[in-house]
Amino acid sequence: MSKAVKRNISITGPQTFSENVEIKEPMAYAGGSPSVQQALRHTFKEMGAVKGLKGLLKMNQKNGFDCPSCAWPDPEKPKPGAEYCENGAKALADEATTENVGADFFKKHSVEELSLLSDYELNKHGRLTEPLVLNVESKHYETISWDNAYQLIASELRKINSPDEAIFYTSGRSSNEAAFLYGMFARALGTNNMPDCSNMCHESSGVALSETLGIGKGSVKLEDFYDAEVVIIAGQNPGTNHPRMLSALEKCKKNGGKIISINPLKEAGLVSFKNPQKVKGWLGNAVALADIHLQVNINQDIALVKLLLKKLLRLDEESNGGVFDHRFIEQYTEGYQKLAADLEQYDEEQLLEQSGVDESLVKTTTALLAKKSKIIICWAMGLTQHKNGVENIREFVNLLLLKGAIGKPNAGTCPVRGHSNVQGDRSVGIHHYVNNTLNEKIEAHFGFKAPTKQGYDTVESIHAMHEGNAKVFICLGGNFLMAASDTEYTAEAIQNCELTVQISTKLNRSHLVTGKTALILPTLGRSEKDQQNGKEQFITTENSMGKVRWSKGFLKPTYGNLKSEPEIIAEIANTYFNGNHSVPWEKLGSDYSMIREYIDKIAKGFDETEKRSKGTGYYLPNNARELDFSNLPNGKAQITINQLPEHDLKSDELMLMTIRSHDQFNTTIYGMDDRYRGVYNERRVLFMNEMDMKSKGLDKMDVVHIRSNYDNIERKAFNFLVIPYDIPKGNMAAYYPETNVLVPYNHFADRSQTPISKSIKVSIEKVEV
Ligand SMILES: Nc1nc2c(c(=O)[nH]1)N[C@H]1C(S)=C(S)[C@@H](COP(=O)(O)OP(=O)(O)OC[C@H]3O[C@@H](n4cnc5c(=O)[nH]c(N)nc54)[C@H](O)[C@@H]3O)O[C@H]1N2
Ligand SMILES: Nc1nc2c(c(=O)[nH]1)N[C@H]1C(S)=C(S)[C@@H](COP(=O)(O)OP(=O)(O)OC[C@H]3O[C@@H](n4cnc5c(=O)[nH]c(N)nc54)[C@H](O)[C@@H]3O)O[C@H]1N2
Ligand SMILES: [Mo]
Repeated sequence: MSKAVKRNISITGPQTFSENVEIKEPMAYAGGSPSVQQALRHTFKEMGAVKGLKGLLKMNQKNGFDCPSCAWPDPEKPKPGAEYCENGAKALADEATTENVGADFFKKHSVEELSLLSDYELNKHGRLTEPLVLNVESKHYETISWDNAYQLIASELRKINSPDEAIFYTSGRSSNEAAFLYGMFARALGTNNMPDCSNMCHESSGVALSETLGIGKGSVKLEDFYDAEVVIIAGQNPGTNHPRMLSALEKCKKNGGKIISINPLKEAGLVSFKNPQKVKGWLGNAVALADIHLQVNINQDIALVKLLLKKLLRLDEESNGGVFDHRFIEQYTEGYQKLAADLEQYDEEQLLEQSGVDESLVKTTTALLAKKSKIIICWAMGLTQHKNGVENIREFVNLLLLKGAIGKPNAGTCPVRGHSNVQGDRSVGIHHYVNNTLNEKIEAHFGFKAPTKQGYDTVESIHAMHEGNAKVFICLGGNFLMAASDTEYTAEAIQNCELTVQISTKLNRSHLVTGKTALILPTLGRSEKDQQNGKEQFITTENSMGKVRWSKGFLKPTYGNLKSEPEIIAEIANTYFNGNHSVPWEKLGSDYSMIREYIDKIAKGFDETEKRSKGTGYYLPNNARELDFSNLPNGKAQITINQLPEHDLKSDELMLMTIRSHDQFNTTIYGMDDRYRGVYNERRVLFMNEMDMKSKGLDKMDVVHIRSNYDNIERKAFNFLVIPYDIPKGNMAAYYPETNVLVPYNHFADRSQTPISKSIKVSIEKVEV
């Protein structure tokens, strides 16, 4: 037996700031010519001008590829050559960079040495180019052949005592085809241990929407935005994270719609917009977006919505039912009387104070909502990542149901998804819970019995690995270590595994903090051509509004020895089963149309005799859109009672939300600036209210450590520069993933188990420098 080496790995990388930090005024608009400049700068620098331009012209076009950044949908008629945004361009540049790392690089640099680099520096090293192994007795990755890599995985999977000692994580960039094969392999092995990034993301939305409307997805289509009367945007920063959404909002405004933003921050993209897709947008004035900005306290959205509901209820009574849609309530919902009775116990003054919102703005909002019924509510992580994340969303759904704003044009729910195919992955079977219908179809079409025991989600996976109950951890994309909460605890968990496998495009910290043995399997990105058996393949993705499209790469993969995700997964499965299994793994890995046929039959439930999906360009069924609530109690949409959040802050504690800068995609750091918030060359910054700074004796640019204490365990994040910012008193913001060391892994949303990344109770400690 070879001897395991003790590797001295830095879990977080450097926790220091640079000397070059520059703080300017936050911007008052998003987009405009700086966006165009940045888009071109990133693509040209990473890819070269010719390839870069070619890529941007193909992005989100009908015959092109789906942008690998966010999940915002494409219009029915994409603007020729201009259906991309600044951050889509950055995502393309990041994937298609000409920088790359191979075996020589890893021979020169040990994992210990690399772990001292920042996440930004690691990513900058470029694309992974060949399969690599970190042997148990080594501190350096070395080349391994694809076949030997598959054999290594198969042999470790054969050693485990039960299939439940294996865990299969999925990040949301994978195609439907890859995700489907991956989920089927986990089940064929015998486990439902399929944590995925949605556990940390929109799981609360899925749970809340399933409970209230009978479907875990949103109900609107892109076109619904254009003639909506009111669009509410709560806990979402579209200017940075879903920039193409601003074009839809611009259209809505032009048609007379009103926009209400609910956010502790006045994000530039919610204030106003210069459409970078139009020449007018480069040169002219910005279009104002939010008509009303409700600057709510962190995690006090329930207090705010309750206040609005209470005021609307009173207006409704005074006007003999002129505010709520009573016909709709009667026909399609249950729980109205209970809600009305429950609202009585709340005191308006108290709700107002708790929400932190200006009273006159609450009045304006109430007056607006009273008159309108074509209402869309959009949200993202600002609502989902709290202990009461599920309740937050249910409370907003109450508002829509009372206004009859579901299942009709220009109205409904819009959870704005994160990763470009996170919703598709779920639709094709990436979930840790058991779906009996799916299992029956697997047996009918694939000829094996899928496991019937619920698997681990993200939180449970971390715990299982930490306790030594899981031995093999396979990741289809993502950067689990940095994405998950409680970085140090999660690192210990991962390091307990016998084997960790990363199927990835770019170098990240999850390649350095590993199991005893580790594999890197480099894969094609979405922008690259995928040939199997001499035939060009395409893949499919599902956007945030439930529409499936196809995506075909255009770049010739220039780096070493890459394989496609479906091929890699099929080969792992085929090797594990020794080519002897009821599923034709090998054939599936080289013919994606065959995978799509099985997706239709098994995951989508399209019958043999029914019209087939043809794999692309169609909407999936959506019962909320059709006002069919037959899968809910008494066949009705559920109006729910939700409690106010209790924070119990100690006297020295403040509430911290962990958010994204403009120059990152989740754990991938594209650059060190956050242009819209006026921060340059630094990420270790803490946005604070000036009164809080004063009461803590802090000046601008003072250095602090941030501390959290849950269950008497102290967690610490070091060296942040304090920046005065327009944020309500008692609230603070800092960037993720640097602050994940503060989030206790065992504190999460009730029922969805989404970590509390947006409401962490912390104290700060001034550092004398
Ligand atoms: N360029 C880029 N695009 C991305 C991503 C990226 O990292 N970069 N990530 C993708 C992914 S996976 C996701 S999930 C989405 C994330 O998209 P967002 O959810 O927009 O991302 P966050 O930066 O987490 O921003 C959360 C917003 O919620 C607000 N907020 C925080 N707490 C509260 C609260 O208690 N109440 C209210 N009302 N607001 C609150 C914050 O001020 C912030 O504006 O974006 C996707 N798109
Ligand atoms: N504190 C805090 N924590 C959070 C959040 C927060 O707001 N605050 N947000 C949470 C959310 S919403 C999410 S979605 C998660 C994100 O969690 P993940 O999805 O796990 O993380 P990413 O940073 O998106 O993963 C980036 C890596 O994916 C790989 N990759 C990129 N493209 C491809 C591809 O096409 N194929 C393959 N195989 N690999 C690819 C690259 O190697 C890259 O380094 O983080 C969560 N964590
Ligand atoms: Mo996400």
